[in-house]
Amino acid sequence: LEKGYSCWLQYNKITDSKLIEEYLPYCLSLSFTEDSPIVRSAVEELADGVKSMLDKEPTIYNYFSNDASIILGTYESINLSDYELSSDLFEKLNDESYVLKSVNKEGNNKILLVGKSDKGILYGAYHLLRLIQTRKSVNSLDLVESPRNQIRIINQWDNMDGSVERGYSGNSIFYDNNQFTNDLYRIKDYARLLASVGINAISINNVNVWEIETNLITSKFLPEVQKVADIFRSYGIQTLLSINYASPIEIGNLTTADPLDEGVQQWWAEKVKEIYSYIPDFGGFVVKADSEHRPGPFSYDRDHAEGANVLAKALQPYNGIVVWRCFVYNCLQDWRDRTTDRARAAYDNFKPLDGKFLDNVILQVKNGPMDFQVKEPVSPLFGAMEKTNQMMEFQVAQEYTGQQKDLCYLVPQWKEYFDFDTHAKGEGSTVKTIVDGSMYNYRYSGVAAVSNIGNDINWTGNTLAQANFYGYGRLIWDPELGAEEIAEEWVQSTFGNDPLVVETIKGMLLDSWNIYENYTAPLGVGWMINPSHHYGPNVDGYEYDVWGTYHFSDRDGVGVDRTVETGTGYTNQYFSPNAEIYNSLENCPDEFLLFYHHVPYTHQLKSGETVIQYIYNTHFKGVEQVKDLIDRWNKLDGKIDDYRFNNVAERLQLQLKNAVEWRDKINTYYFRKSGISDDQNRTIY
Ligand code: GCW
Repeated sequence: LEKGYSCWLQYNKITDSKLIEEYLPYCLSLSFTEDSPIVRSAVEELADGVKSMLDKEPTIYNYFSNDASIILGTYESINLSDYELSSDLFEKLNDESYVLKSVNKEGNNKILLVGKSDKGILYGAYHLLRLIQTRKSVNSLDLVESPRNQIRIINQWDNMDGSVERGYSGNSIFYDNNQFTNDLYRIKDYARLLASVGINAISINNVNVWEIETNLITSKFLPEVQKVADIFRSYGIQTLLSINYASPIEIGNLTTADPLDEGVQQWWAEKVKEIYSYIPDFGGFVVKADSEHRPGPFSYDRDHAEGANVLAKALQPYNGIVVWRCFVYNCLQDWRDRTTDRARAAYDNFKPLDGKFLDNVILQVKNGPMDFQVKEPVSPLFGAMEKTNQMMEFQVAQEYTGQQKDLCYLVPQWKEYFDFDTHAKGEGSTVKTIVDGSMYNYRYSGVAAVSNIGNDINWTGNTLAQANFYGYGRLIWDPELGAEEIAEEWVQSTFGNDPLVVETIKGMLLDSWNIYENYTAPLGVGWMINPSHHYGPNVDGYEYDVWGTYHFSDRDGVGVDRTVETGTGYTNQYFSPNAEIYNSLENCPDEFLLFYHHVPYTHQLKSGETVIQYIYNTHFKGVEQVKDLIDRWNKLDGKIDDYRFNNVAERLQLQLKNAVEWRDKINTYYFRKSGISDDQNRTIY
């Protein structure tokens, strides 16, 4: 069971004597020149990792010792010139940066781990351990590392009753029965996992803030929040809370939550002061307002900027931030109303407010305009708000991508979003240069994601879903890393270095997104899932509902017309030439065809295939591909511990069942609608 629990921090014993010979001399002893809780975390992790991998407990000096084989400290606490390093280098680096350097002098092997601050030291420690776990040479290390994104946050959607909204891995590790859990060890292990991939902030409760959770910012729970924040702080992670916009009414006994009301402003200022008295480095608030029935400034005829700024002003003196979510749309739409388009909503709501937010507000925008579908275009808000801090939101939890039963490695998808060229400032205006803050010089910027962990022993339900958690952290630290590179690191650290194991699992991960797409909703149209729980096919499940998620299939064709001339005009929210490309039936990439256009079933894709035949082909293929995943996994029987082998094997069986259901429901539905048969006469019901 342990093995699932440790995720990629396995630190398995090295048995190859050649490797031991290389690594051991560097790991005999460790000296740290500066002390802090974060440095202690780094030292503890290094000592544990070394002991476990090399069977040798390193000697630890809590002072500078030139005899030590690992020397670790901040750049100010180490005599850099002794190691041919200059402090100029560090002046240019940010607080979370570090240098890893091997020094081989007079037969003496050493590794120098120098952080700009103690956070850099911690990240460097995990880097060094990763190098050993993935069997990289440490003989000539000369690395300078800095995270590319400033805020690297994970959002828990945990409720205090212990449930997790869209959680597929058991219950919350934070709460149970409307209390905090006492398992601080598990929270510490979560902090280790997060820090090991560079996550530096966490919001610990669901963005839907219900009655009990509204009290998290009161003296009833703040002492508990403080305990959790203390743990995260020693791993370089700042704690944030999601708040209820109606708090002044719910817990403050005021009659209004109007952001322009002086009493409300005063109330928030005092509330924030109280929070900081418990948690001096509190990160700030995450806010879902006027979204899916949550309260917000609209009730008082105020806009989102006015709504956010009252909180921002209260947080300003303490360097706290407001993370304001842009997931705002009409969730009570009449399906007959063809003028409203949910895809347009975020842009329509927020674009006019550019420049009106205080500079400690950051807008959190979902990667796509709808809601984490297997395939949807990038949100047109990226690039559109020059004067407003922005951060992208991913969903590591696989709400719409198989719910951690089906395998779906999402790093390739996230990379596509990062690499997308918005053309906001001409060619090369990629999303990653917007969210890292460099394009518009945002004061705050970064990436957020919905967590996929729970209290299942292996954290993520499906053990292979750990790869998404790992990959999220690694990719936002360095968006230039490849999806394959990340997958390989993860497999090696998690399952060891047997080439068959590494190649097999890596291949399965890399193929999985496309496989999932093959058997589910085609060509970017999305949804077609069972309402509410969102697993499994139900083509018309949302078609006549209020949520704005339609595919408009009829006897002639399928897809949503979002063009300027005959549709909703959504395509116009993009910069040129993307706007024209998406708007044109001819030039629109097939992968998004049905997102932008309503086409006849006989419409020809670029490959020459018709849409209807494409639907049949991909759905038959998807199921075969899942069978193939099962065969590939079975080859690893005996090479992986039983717990993890069986866990994945069971999930793959569930995936096969799901894929078959999708294939048959989609194919049958479209055969019945179109009356066009499969050109290979395969079974359609
Ligand atoms: O994806 C949808 C989910 C909701 C979620 C909402 C959001 C937290 O179905 O469960 O609520 O998005 O992002 O706010």
